[in-house]
Amino acid sequence: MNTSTLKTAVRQAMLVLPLTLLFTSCMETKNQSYLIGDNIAIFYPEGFSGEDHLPSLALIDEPQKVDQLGYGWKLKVEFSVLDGKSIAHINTGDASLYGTGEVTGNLLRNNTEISLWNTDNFTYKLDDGKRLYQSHPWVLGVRKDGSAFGVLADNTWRQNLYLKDGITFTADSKPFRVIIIEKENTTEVLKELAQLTGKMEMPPLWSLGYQQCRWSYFPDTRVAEVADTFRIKNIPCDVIWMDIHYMDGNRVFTFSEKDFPNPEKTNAYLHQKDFKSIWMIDPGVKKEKGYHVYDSGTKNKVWVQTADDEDFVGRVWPGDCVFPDFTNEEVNQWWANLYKPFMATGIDGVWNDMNEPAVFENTEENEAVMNGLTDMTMPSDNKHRGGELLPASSHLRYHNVYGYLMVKASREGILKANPEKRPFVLTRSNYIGGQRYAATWTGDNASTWAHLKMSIPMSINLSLSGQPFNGPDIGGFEGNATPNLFAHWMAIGAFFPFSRAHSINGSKPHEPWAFGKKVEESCRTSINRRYRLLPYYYTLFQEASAIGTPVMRPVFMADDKDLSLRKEQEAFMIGSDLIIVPKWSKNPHLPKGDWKIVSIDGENSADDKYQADVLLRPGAIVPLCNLAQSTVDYSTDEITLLVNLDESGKAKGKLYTDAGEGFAYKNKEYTMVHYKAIANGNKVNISTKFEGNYFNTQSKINVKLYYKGEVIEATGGYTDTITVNL
Ligand code: MIG
Repeated sequence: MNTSTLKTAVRQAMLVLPLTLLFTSCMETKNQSYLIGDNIAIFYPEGFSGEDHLPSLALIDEPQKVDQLGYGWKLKVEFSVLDGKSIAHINTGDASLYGTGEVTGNLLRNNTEISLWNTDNFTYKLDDGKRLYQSHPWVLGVRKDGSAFGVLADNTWRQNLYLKDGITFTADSKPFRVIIIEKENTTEVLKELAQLTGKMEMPPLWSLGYQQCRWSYFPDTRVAEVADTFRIKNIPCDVIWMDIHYMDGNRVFTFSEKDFPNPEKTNAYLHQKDFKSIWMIDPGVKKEKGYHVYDSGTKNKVWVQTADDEDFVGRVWPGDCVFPDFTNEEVNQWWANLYKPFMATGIDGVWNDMNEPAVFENTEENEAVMNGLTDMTMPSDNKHRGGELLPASSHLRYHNVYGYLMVKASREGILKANPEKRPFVLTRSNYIGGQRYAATWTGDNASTWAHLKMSIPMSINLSLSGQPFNGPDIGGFEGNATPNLFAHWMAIGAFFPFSRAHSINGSKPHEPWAFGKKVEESCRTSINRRYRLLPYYYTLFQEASAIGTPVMRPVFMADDKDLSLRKEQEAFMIGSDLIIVPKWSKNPHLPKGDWKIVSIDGENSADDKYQADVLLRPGAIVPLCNLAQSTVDYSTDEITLLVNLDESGKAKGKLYTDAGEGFAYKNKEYTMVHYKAIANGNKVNISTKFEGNYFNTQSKINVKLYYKGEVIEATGGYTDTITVNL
């Protein structure tokens, strides 16, 4: 250590002193473990120090000891230190392992290895796709008997996650603590994960609609043209996205004079046509005197520092850039305030990209770079100043949460700008717990069959890692989708929680109508299905935001004990009531029982080249609304119930409604409708029960009962008990 780094270290130590004192109560010297909740245990290694890891960014509250670990506790953590790395190992026997966040490869994670180091990984090629844009040091395990557990390493530092012979976290950090959840099934583990790490806030209804993106739609007249075409062609759509070309020379919080001279007008036009608009904001701020964001940021000393205490400069889209240090509250306030005039142009949502953070060149000679791989981010010895909440520390510690902290600040800014509205932020980079602040997409995939297929296990594993609101670029980002691939992708992409088509700069047009009449027709059907299912989706999103259950699920969740389902990664579930079987899936493993193939919008998937089969669970009632071209016209006035009775002749379902926007729902301004079907002799009675204060009419209910190869229909008023004659 030379004098200058020594000085820095001393200064850093002085900075964190108050925090150290604050955390001495959490400091441990030897291994310790105890219960922090109902079947939730925490394990502290010898040498654990709060200074290196606290406060936790994964957990919403600092865990409190409630009891000793009982003798029967199954999973233990073995801690060790080797070659300066801290290791935590858990022997998980022959359990099936899932989760681990955003990952390539198979759904089942056994025998895989990933690196948790957020990376701008174009088409997932770098490092064989073993590190992507996000970090979730989390594993979900399911035993043969269906009982389940979750393992969370409460550690933001760079680490490796190896799932062979159990679970091994190997971190470039001081010893870190591990939390283990033990429950009777997968759902209970995921609910507990959400309890610990937080839930997605209720998103605006419009963000559940289909969305159209491209790098980039420009100028503004092209944006209007794309929007118009959706309406002319009667293809439902809720959002048009503005990628970086809208900016003035890629400077964030500016608009190109030439291409977007009047963003208010562009947004007003979109609104008038019932669209919302989402605009991109990157973290890199052009280093240029006279540019207001750079000037005010410099004045407020907001930039991440190098080891030598200079503003770190890295090249991104605008050229040389500096980067806000989101570990500091004042920086976050400064950042949040930038959104006020920006949102005032009528912007509805924000897209935070490049926040790994990505830089266009390697900035240090680390292990990855020496092995011929790239590591295009800031140097790991860059300095973050911290503040009242977080201690000052290196980029090595804060790299994986850079995106997380950025979207937290973005969300705050958007909420401050529009306090009556539910913020919508999409992020590329994130960390476990970041579902509290932003939805996500899976970055730069490719227009290939392999990536279409991989998008399913990827989105499922993200969903099993606490992030319910996610999806891939439909059609694939890199390259040109063939008409066939695009139609197949839309046929399943329309069912993902986040449903947006996107394509790279310079690719051929990738709108649903750009691939000829047949594909256009098929995409319309796919998207229509999404829109008719919105009551079901909205209800699932409400459940996700209330209790943390995922929207998209693996098929094995239909029957945790059926081992034949554990690897199924072509078919997937939406909620607990629907299974989507892609057209190209030949022999999917499906749960036992009389699941029925249903028609959502009059289509017959058996006669269709692209449409997935949609299977309805025995015992389920799924509500559909009438078709609308956007959620502006969303109405639950007339509801169609798809009903499939179970073996005992019963079925139930529910429908959540609220204003679709705003926060009145938090003051009970919502309605939950419960539907119940009971067979009695050769009649089936369907009754409705309302709960909540949000007044919304349901003047008509249509019942479609799938029964012995037939669809039996009946109608009634919304308070009637409707009788179907078998
Ligand atoms: O270096 O803004 O993943 O969705 O279109 C590329 C341009 C930067 C990467 C994102 C992609 C977006 C693109 N961005």
